[in-house]
Amino acid sequence: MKNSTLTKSLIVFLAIIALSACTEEKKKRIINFPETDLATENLIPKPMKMIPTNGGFALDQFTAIYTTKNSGYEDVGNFLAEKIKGKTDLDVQVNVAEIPGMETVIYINQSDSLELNTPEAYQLYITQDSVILNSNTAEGAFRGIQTIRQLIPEASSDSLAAYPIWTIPTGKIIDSPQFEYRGSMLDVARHFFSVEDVKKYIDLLAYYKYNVLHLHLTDDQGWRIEIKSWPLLTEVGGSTEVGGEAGGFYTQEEYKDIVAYAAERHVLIVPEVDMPGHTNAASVSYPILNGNGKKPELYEGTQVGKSTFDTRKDTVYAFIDDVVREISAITPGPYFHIGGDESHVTKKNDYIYFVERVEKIVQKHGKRMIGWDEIGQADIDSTSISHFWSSKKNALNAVAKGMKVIMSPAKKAYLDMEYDTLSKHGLHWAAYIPTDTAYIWTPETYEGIPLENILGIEAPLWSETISDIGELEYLAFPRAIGYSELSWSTPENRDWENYKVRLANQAPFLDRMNVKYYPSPLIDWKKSKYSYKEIEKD
Ligand code: TNX
Repeated sequence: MKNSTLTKSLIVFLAIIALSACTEEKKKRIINFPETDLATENLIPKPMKMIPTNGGFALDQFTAIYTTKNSGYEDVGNFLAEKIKGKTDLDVQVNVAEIPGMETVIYINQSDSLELNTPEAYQLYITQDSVILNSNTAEGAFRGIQTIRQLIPEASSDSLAAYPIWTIPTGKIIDSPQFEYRGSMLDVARHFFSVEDVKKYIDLLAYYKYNVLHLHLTDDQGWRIEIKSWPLLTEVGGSTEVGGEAGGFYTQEEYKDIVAYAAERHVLIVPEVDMPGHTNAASVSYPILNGNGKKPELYEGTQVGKSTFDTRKDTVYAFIDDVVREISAITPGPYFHIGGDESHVTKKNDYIYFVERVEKIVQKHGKRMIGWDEIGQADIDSTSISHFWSSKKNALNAVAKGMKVIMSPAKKAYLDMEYDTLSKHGLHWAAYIPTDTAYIWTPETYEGIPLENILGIEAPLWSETISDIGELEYLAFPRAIGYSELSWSTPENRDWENYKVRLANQAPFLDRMNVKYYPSPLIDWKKSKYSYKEIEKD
């Protein structure tokens, strides 16, 4: 008995000696690190305030994460540990009992006393021994850990050492977003994208602190969400896509899976059912809905403005009630997008009558209506939201009603616009949008929409010209990275020359994530495996 107790004590003693030797060794290496500068790190979006202290925090196998003990914060801690593992292969423990020698700690704390009282605000205090992340909410903590992820270098400081260290620069970051709505839209109707593709897009958006993914679920070419009370929508309307391929749709279980995956990343899903135009797929499935006087047939082309619901038929509203009810029941977010764009074959009076009636249905199911800017012509509530894409007049009409506006001007924010005449994918009816044009504009003052009415910014990705994840990535990246900064940071904090360098340094992350971004020649990409010259050679 005695002997075994003695042996145990000896083992513990030796372990402590060994660990403290490691930490001594580590301290020596930290002291030898070159000076760091938090202010020149390649963070996107750029934080509001950074105060560098020019030291180094050592992330290594002796680092642990401790969080406030509630499930939201613990989830954030586990998410960070998983991402650290992916980048460095370190196994960082979360909320374990203290172990001697484990002396660098990342604390993720719920705190009510932040200088900034917005739900997504966070503060980071990084010293040699600890990283302290404070936020009011788990959502704020989640935004904060994206900053930590971006601060971890791609390679360890000393790859030859027995205990490699990833040095994080010390200092203080005070951060909070300018806009509460920072989104992208994915058109899964013109071409269908799998659950897996959507999840990858969500992962990339979350890394850049986006908080909304708007899914354009229905259009002339396809209906992509199961509606149990109207099963032909997906059976017939989901059966094709642009170009005549097989199409597809999400079952309600799959949609819930996307919603849950997004929620784990504090990203909200905004579902869109586009109507009364863009409804050919619905009308082919149930011709009773159709209002354009023609026999509907499956459509695989890319023209717009030919379809409409019959806005004067009660069955149409009974149908919409079912659709909004079923989708709202599996959408925890507050918004329901009714489309409402380009209803060129709906008479103006009918259009207005339709939007006003559908607004009531959306509200009945507990959601706030969003619609493309044309809805500003109708007499709708100040709680509804105008999605500005084309008409300044319509957007200002909405502002006059006290409505909020989401900024997606096609000339500046459309991810499906070609970069230039050499673009492999995309359209150019609104503009060519090279990487600098996408970044150098001021949503805060664009077209005279008052700043206090702007809910946020969204970058829509229409999919007429793209049919797989690689093509999606080509149009979305790098421009979507710029829109994250436009929606998070204030104008004083944005500068193309400075941004361009930070963007160049996203290449290792994008490559590691296997993102086939467009290697814009305007950017001096860091060690990018898709260099522009190589692409030109193909
Ligand atoms: C206009 S933007 C549309 C979409 C197209 C897009 C292509 C909007 C509200 N309607 O139906 O896909 O242009 O860029």
